[in-house]
Amino acid sequence: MKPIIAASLAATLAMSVALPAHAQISTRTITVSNGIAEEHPVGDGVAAMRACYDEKTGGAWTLNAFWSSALGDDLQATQALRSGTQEMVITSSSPIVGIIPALGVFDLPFLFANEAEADAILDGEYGDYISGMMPEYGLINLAYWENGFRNLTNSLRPIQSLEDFDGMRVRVMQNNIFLDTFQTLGTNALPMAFGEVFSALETRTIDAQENPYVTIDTSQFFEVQEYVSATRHAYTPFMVLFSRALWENYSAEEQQILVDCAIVGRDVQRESSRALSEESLARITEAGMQHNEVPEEGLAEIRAAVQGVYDRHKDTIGAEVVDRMLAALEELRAQ
Ligand code: KDG
Repeated sequence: MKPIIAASLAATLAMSVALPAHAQISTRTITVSNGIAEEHPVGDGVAAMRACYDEKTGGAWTLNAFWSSALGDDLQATQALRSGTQEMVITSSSPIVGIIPALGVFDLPFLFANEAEADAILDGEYGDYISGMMPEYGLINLAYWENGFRNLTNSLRPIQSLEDFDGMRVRVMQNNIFLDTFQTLGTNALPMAFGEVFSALETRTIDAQENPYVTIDTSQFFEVQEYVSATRHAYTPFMVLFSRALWENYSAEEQQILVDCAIVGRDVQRESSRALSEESLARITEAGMQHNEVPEEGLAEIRAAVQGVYDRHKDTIGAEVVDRMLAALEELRAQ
């Protein structure tokens, strides 16, 4: 089933290249939602995607963006795409693993070593392999953007070693792999939608959360957290998902514009995310957060502690999905 869908998607896109100039571009209004504030680098990506639409459709398309979970959290927005009531969502892969178990591969702890590896995997054959699964869930993945490497913030103590996690009430995304990872580290892990995190930290319902520096900054977590430790324990991609039901009402040329402009947005968003990361770290420390690198010995202990998460979730994610990821990383690292 999957190869046929992937092939039909590829054929559709290929056809668009050959279409005559008079191919159909209709007047359209596209709604896109995200869980973070517009000040996050995702805002730069959306602005670039909007400018790309203007250029390629001569202003026939309007892109309306909704921020900070205004149209519901990632899971709710993704379900709206599947039911054909919303065009687009930019969501982390993690909160929708309950719908698409294979996406759990990206939540395996310490999977990617750096952004270059993440880009090579996501924009290469492996990323296409995962995107090829989306149509069967009623979704089209237009591109992978960057949420980024995740670091732990908390109100109790710096994380220097495994024992520093003990008993900490850590919010995690609604995802069994993150839940297992942080339970294995000795925390009291609490799954929670992103939109609820700030108030839970503010009321001390939870002690900690984990996100990239740009999210800690643009979501003002520095106002309610004291410590930020550079754990880099996972790299989360964003997926620019489109409703398959609505996609099928677009001409092949319009579908190509959606893909091309999502890629234009991707390059701008990633560049902005990486440029802002150091600025965000400076801003959150200036705001009073204490930042620490995790000592090598402590990090080695933490990585060893969570290695078992891979085997425990391999069947749920899909053995082929995990094996192909590890093979792709091995090949990349051998280059
Ligand atoms: O829509 C944005 C969310 O997908 C993103 O912020 C998820 O990193 C995330 C979190 O911690 O929930």
